[in-house]
Amino acid sequence: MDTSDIRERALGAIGAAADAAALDQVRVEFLGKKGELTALLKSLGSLAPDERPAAGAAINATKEALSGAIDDKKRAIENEQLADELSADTVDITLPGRPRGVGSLHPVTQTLRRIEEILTVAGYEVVAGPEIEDDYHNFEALNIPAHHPARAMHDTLYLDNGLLLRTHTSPVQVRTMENREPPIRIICPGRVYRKDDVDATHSPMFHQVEGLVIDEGVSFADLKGTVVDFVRRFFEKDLGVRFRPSYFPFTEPSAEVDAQCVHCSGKGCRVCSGTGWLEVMGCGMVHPNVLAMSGIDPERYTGFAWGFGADRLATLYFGIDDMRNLFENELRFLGQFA
Ligand code: 2NL
Repeated sequence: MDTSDIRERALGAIGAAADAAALDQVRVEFLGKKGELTALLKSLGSLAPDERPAAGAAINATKEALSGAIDDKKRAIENEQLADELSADTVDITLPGRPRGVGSLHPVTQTLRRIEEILTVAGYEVVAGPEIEDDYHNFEALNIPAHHPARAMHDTLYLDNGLLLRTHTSPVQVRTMENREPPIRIICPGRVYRKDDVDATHSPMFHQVEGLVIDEGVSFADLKGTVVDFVRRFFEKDLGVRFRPSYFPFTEPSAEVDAQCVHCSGKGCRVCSGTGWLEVMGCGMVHPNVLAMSGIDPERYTGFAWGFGADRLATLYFGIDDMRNLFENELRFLGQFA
């Protein structure tokens, strides 16, 4: 019996099998129950008894050889598949990475921190208070009675329960005067709210910083020195500063403070509308009525106070021409001030 023909064809088919399924097909064809080699084994009985052992041995040797070849081929196919998968999943570690933004402080936050740094070094303490206030602390205690025309200056946002969103941080200072004895040297930074329409210089929410100093013998000269020193430190320039008489119900006398334009140093430009000056804050000597209402003796103590918009100072410092840029949270804009 000649098994060499079967062996040749089977080895050829095993070599040609491209994948596991094709290989299994070949195995069934030759070694399966109805396979060629199995059929040959079954036909052994038709041989003469003395030929059977040699023929049986030849068939079994072929079977062994083909099984071995199939196992080898199976491993080869698996290895090839693994190699394909590995090369498909390869990460090119020489490619540059994708950069991640690290984020930065908002320009108003940076400005508030600089303001607090300058003034705490000068001896002020930072005090915070509620954004929802009552009429007394936002208006009455500041010498602004009901129907006083100054209430029209503050377009107030009222809540249903009769409370309101503070229109300035002055109520924080009122509460401090109520609860402490002079000397008082505080700054009150925080959000304030007004029923304003949004434009390049207005926002219904903005950040105010107010300062208050109360002690024996405090004068307008102390106020002037404090304000001039602050303006120059804040703008990091030796700018001229001037005081114009003004009016606030809570201070007497009152003044508006102008600084020479940070942009043109006083020559006149687009930022200062050609005047060379920028309005930076309001201030004055605390009205005796305001001291008395909060339990401080105006015969013994005097004080000064000032207030400004931190957002406005931020726009001037950074050269931002439209305050809306500060509140729209466009990261490509804000990232310029990292
Ligand atoms: C402005 C002007 C100012 C004050 C705020 C104040 C507070 C107390 C008593 C007296 Cl408790 N005065 N604050 C004084 C003068 C001006 O702010 O233009 N702010 C944006």
